[in-house]
Amino acid sequence: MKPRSKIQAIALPLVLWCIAFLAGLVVLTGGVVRGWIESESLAERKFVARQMALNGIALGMNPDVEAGNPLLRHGNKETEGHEVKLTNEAARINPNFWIQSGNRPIFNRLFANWGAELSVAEAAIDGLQDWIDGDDFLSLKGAERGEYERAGRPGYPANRPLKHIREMESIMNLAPLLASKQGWRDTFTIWYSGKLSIQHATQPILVALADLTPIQCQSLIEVRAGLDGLENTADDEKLESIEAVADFLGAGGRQRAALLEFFDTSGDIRRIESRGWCGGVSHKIVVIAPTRAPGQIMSWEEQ
Ligand SMILES: [Ca+2]
Ligand SMILES: [Ca+2]
Repeated sequence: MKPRSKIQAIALPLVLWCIAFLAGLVVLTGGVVRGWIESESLAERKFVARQMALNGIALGMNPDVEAGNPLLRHGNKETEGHEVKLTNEAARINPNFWIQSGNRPIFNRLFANWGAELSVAEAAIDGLQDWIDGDDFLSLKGAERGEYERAGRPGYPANRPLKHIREMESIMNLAPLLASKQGWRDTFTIWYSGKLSIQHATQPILVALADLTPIQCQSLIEVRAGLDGLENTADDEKLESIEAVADFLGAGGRQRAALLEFFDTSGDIRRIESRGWCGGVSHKIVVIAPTRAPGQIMSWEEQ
């Protein structure tokens, strides 16, 4: 009888240990499986959010779909859907174009409007100039190879036109100024070369570059929008000349000169920003495409 009770004495803890081990295994397996399901579900939501954003891009690239079209907003952030913003790239400043045109005042006015001291603005423009021009001649407050090397950044500046607006964050003397201005990227483009379109220019740009008053900006934007009160729709009033715009606004002297220097009536490149959602996950696609050449794409970026 003694050996039997000894076996029983060993068997009970063994059984309990097995139960505990199996219970732990079930909990562990459950956690792993839940993780798999969640990651699968996240991947699926990301996929659907991108599909939603792609739907928005397809709509935005259709020249018959204009700003204000109800199709540009579909569904909601909590479940799934997309939202598309249509703006115009010709309303932005191309640093390559203006530096290569030898025009510093456009940057002076912009940076002054951002609140920069003249010396800070001059250094930023010199930095931009030296980054873009192909030579190694140092501008007064700029930075060429030697300055970047001393700063521990050999191989810079690029000595060529910007390939992406993000590059501006790498430019000595310009970078700190950009860091102080939230949303600075919305001011610039590399996809449209030329004077800014008066048809599409935004109020902050009109104020910064031509010193227009809020009332003048409002009058211009109302006229541009046409009867439906929406910009970038078929009934928009087509502005024929800068002189006519200046006359309409009663702009003389410095305002008129600035309008003529920085703006014209051409330029029309659609910027399509589409955000898709699915179950709390979002995906953004930005496409730049010529408005009058459907199907052509100049830039495609996903975030
Ligand atoms: Ca240079
Ligand atoms: Ca309109």
